[in-house]
Amino acid sequence: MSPEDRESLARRARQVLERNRRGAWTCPAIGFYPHQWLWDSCFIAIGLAHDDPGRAAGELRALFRGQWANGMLPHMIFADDVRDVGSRRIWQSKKNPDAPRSVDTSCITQPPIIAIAVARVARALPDADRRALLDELFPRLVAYHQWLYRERDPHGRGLITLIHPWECGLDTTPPWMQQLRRMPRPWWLRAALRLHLARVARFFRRDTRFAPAAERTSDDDGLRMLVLVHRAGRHGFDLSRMPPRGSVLIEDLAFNALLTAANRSLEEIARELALTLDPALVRRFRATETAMEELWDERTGQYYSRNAVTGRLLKLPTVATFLPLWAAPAPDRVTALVELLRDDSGYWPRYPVPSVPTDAHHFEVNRYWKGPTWVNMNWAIIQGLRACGNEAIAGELRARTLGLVEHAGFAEYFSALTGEGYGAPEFSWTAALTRDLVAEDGAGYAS
Ligand code: 2M8
Repeated sequence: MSPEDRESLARRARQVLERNRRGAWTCPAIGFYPHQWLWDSCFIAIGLAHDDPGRAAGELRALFRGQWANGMLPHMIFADDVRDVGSRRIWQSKKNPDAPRSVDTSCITQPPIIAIAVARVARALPDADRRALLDELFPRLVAYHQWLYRERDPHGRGLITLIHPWECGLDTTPPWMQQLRRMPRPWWLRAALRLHLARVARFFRRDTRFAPAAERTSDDDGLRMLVLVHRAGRHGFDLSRMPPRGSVLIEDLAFNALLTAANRSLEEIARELALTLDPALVRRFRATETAMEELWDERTGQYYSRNAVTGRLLKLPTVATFLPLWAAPAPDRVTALVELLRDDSGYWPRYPVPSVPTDAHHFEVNRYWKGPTWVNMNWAIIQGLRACGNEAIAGELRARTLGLVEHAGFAEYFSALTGEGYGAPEFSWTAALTRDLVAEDGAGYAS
């Protein structure tokens, strides 16, 4: 790609982020996603850091408006001025005494990459602003990581348990949907599914007003996810109160792999501030790194999520298998993953890396998280490849990803076979991470 092409891509990415701006924070996409989402804003801040580090810092500060008194960072903070029937009412966050009073939030979290974003944004700020940001956010980040370990790994096994697929960010990813299909269902849900009444749920959804239903979460999956919110709500969204039967509890691969990278960023921030992290917390960080290996399956040569109740690996291959590259696994694992990425496994079609390998029976070319390529996944794999010293393949995936966006624009996700864009046409994390990838050295702040 020529320097002019790169500059044009960066300029267009900035325009998308400007259009999606909502004051101090940025929504993922106008219409489709009008609220603030946790990991979206982290990706957005990483991109904004190149051109406007002050705005990037504001984006991250805005996420802490939603922090609960127990340390939890919610996956959504609802915009005051947006009326929508379906979403904020299902959470009713203010019924929980730990939830903030000034904003409505969801009651679950999302991939915990915020320490990574804070460390990167801080690097782009002038000294005094960097220090101010880190001083302000460090204790709040520690509170979040403590919440994760205290509430979601109560037995100290090393892996965080998720209580809803929305927490993993890859919402309808096949292993989660398979487990949702197996959960005991109330009679009315059985009847609704049998009579194909789930379509009624579409009335409460925003997304199918803007994009063809075939590209979005299916009605049945959508209804099961709503049932799960309702059930978790009956137990205060508190893992310790949730009965194993009737819940779907998963040690999610993507979430835990990203957490290992975020833990390291938090340690880096502590060093920069010359502060000591609680040694008990640091031991939990190391335990997560070790426990990642329990998610490896030798026979198929891939990582998987695990059912937290039965201890069974959920052996449906997905893009998440590559995220442990960021957790710095042993060299033989790295070799196996790099081979898997580049051989004929279905993970390297014309527009890699698909959310589900193209040769899997559960691959769906245009369905949300069940096949298409997502820029945030590619970006995370590139970071992982770099962390393991695989610059050449990281560079190739970076070039392919930028080529895809040049070809189809800043879509939410893309066909891995044709490159066609799906979902929201001007999606913030596609723009922000494109901006990051365009930067000459990938991680540095060129401008
Ligand atoms: C999607 O998730 C939301 C629910 O959280 C939805 O389907 O409405 C996912 O792609 C998620 O990862 C993302 O953060 C969110 C907003 O972009 O949309």
